[in-house]
Amino acid sequence: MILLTLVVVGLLQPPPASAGPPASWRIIGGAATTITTHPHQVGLVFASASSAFQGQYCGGSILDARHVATAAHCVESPGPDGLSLYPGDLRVFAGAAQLSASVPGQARLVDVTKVSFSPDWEPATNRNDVAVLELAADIAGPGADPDADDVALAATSDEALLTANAPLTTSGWGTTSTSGATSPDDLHAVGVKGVSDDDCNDPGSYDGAIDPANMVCAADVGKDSCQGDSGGPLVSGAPGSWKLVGIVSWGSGCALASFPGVYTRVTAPSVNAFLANRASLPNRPALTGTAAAVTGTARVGGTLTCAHGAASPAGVTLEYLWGRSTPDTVIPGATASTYVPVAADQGRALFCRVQARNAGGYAERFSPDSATVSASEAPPSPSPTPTPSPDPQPTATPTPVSPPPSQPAPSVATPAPVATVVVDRTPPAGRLLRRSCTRGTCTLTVRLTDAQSTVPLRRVTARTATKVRRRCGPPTRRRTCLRTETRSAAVVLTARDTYHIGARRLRRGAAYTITILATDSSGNTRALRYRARTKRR
Ligand code: 4AZ
Repeated sequence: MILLTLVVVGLLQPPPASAGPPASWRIIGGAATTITTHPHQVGLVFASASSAFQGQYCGGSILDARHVATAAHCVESPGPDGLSLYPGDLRVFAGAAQLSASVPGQARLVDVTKVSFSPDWEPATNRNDVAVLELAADIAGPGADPDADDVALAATSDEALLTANAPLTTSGWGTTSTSGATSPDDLHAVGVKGVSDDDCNDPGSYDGAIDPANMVCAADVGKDSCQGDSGGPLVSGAPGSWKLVGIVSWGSGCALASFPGVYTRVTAPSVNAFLANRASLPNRPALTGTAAAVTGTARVGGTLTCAHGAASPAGVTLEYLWGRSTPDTVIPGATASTYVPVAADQGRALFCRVQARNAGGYAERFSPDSATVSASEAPPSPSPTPTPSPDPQPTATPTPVSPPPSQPAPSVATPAPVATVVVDRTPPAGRLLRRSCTRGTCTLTVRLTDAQSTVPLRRVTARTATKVRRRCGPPTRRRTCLRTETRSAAVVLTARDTYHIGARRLRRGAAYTITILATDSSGNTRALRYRARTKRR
């Protein structure tokens, strides 16, 4: 429930993720299109879904036969229960505009062998919302020109394609209506226009939350990308010669007059380099096994260790942070795997965070709070000679993992930190207001609030899961297994703090778990789980 994000007190707060009343919601305002027109378009599908139509939740663009560009938020919303997708968790749908297409040799569902997202992805601000998927097989299918469907990656020198009013096209299988009721089977595309960074950062618009170093805005009246289009393409040019200039990333609502769609800026050097480097990106890090925990003696002068499970793949870097709980503040300079509490920690509980990082992303865990730090156990110093410590950073932790012999606490006072760094590790809270199901749909109304913040939530997504009986052995043996089928559900902000979650085309008389992921402006994600059962008849 604790997600990182360090907010230096007084920093500019990011703006609303979804605000204001819905205006015109129609890919909003677009039209159905063909895969020939947008051959680079793919859909990301939960591996556990029974079909592409059931499981599509994001878009993507084919960069080459083995690589797809998408958004980081399509594979990662950190947090203990957040969305963290690894290669086996998703598939790529390609080769058809109809998700329900199942013509052999045409539409394909391709396995993913690597998931990599920008190590600079910031869920709190949506900065660097870019990811790459490596595929298990050539996406165009056996026998086809493996690169027939590629979209050209715009170069950093292609900035001019994004100037104000420049014509652009975005596409996807995202919702076409405010209720989320229309999740189309057909690929949709819509023409939008470039919006200048200044206009997009206007106080009446995103008010400074657009970072032109990795984001770009595009809009037109009543036209926009929307939920489910995320990760998909923003292209410049014409069919046959498209250039990928953006990746669907975020926005306040969809097609709202003052809130353009926000795209990851493919022409930005950092984004461009990440995508260009796709063939050498490592798989995203994973932290597996035991949960993070503070172990050792919570006593001034004792040694605490930030214990955690194994990190993979080989070569990840481990980074640590220690904090004091309630109010949550970072302990300056405490960045080792161990920490020796100082006098200032007495009476406080401590926590740690471990991050495993590589060029393909990061994984992180927060520990729960430690026991309250007690006073030093050392007997009163027999001699007044303090341990001479030339160390200018008395809070710095020793590297050895073995606890030092019982030593008096470092006697030097903690230097006052230059700026107080607070950690918002409190995720939003949710309350279910209403739940109703028909035979094929369930609708939840929830109130989502964020105590530590006055700004709206950064992102809210929802998915459904149900157990389905599937054949699991070889076809000759009639063995069946229970498998979990995951799908995305529509989320619509209907009033301040109030969200409608709409899940459609559900199985009759089936038990569902509906998971709502609410991420606040500091990047803390709360997973709320509700049960619902569709009517039998
Ligand atoms: C989303 O939630 C989303 N209008 C995608 C695009 C936009 C807004 C939200 C842009 O996936």
